[in-house]
Amino acid sequence: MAGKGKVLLSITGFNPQRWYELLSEERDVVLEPDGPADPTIEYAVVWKQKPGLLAKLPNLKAIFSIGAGVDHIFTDPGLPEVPIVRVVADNLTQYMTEYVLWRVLDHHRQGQLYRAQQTKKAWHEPPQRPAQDISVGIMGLGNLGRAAADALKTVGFRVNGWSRRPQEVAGVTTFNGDAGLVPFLNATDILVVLLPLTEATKGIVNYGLLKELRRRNGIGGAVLINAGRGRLQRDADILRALEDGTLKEASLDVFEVEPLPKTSPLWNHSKVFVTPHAAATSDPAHLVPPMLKQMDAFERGEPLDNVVDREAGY
Ligand code: NDP
Ligand code: OXD
Repeated sequence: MAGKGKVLLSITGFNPQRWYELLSEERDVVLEPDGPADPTIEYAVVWKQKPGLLAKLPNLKAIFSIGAGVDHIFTDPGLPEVPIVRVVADNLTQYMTEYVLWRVLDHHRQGQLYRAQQTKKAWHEPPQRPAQDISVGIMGLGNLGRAAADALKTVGFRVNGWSRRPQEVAGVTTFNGDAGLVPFLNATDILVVLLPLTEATKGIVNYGLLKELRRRNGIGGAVLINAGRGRLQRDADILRALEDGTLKEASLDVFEVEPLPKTSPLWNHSKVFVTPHAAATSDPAHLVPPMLKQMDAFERGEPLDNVVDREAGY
């Protein structure tokens, strides 16, 4: 470990043990020191680090998020001006693609209806429509959005995508920016949200936006799937949209407050499918080796990959 920068591991909300063990195979690792500044720490590997903790490290060279999203890092008011690296990994992308396919197919094939019928032992076959009749719109055409789009196209869905800047994705009708948002929504039956949480995207999934979705498809209404971040959406607006038919159903993996409070009406809503921010888990066995490789490369003078654009916030 001689000559290799020390790593601080600061993880809130789940067990850091496996991350600690794997990082320790190649580097000295400390868990959240609460003492004075430690000049030997050069890297921080974090999920919702304690505010102010990183500001105390005089020789910090880079911050590694253990997730694809970095909004949890930016909540720290004393964030040092060092590069922030986020996760881009096949394993995480695969999990998210599976989640999106699972939820889109379940809504498309009327899973909610069949589950309700089964509880009543009802034998009834509703009309069917092929995937080609349905447009899935993906908000966020980044690493995760593009992979999900590819998988959905393979099944036969028509796919639209919305991003901040113009993007070209084969077989996907793309829209971008404020001007592209309403046309994108007007052409979308099932909305999949895979955006990062930034100043520009906070609260974007609100009642007004849901109203713009298309509602003339074979599945009998518009559907929302959010696996981006909870604070992109307004939980109350989703409930309102479900009550008045603006939305037919929703699959929500993320919520304004997590864990979702036991008192939330979303838990028991017959039209809502809830998962506990589990769409794509960060598996240390897959994510630590590339992190360690990046640290080694950085120490050889090579640039870091997947560095966050601080101005854009993702
Ligand atoms: P990327 O940074 O690769 O892609 C982000 C996409 O969002 C880009 O297409 C970007 O546009 C677009 N975008 C950002 N801001 C705006 C805006 N203001 N208006 C329109 N489009 C915008 O991110 P990933 O695909 O890797 O991840 C997306 C998010 O998924 C993460 O930030 C995280 O919040 C969430 N996530 C959730 C998980 C879960 O388990 N629920 C697991 C992993 C990630 P452009 O192409 O122009 O840059
Ligand atoms: C992530 C997440 O950002 O798991 O990777 O939410």
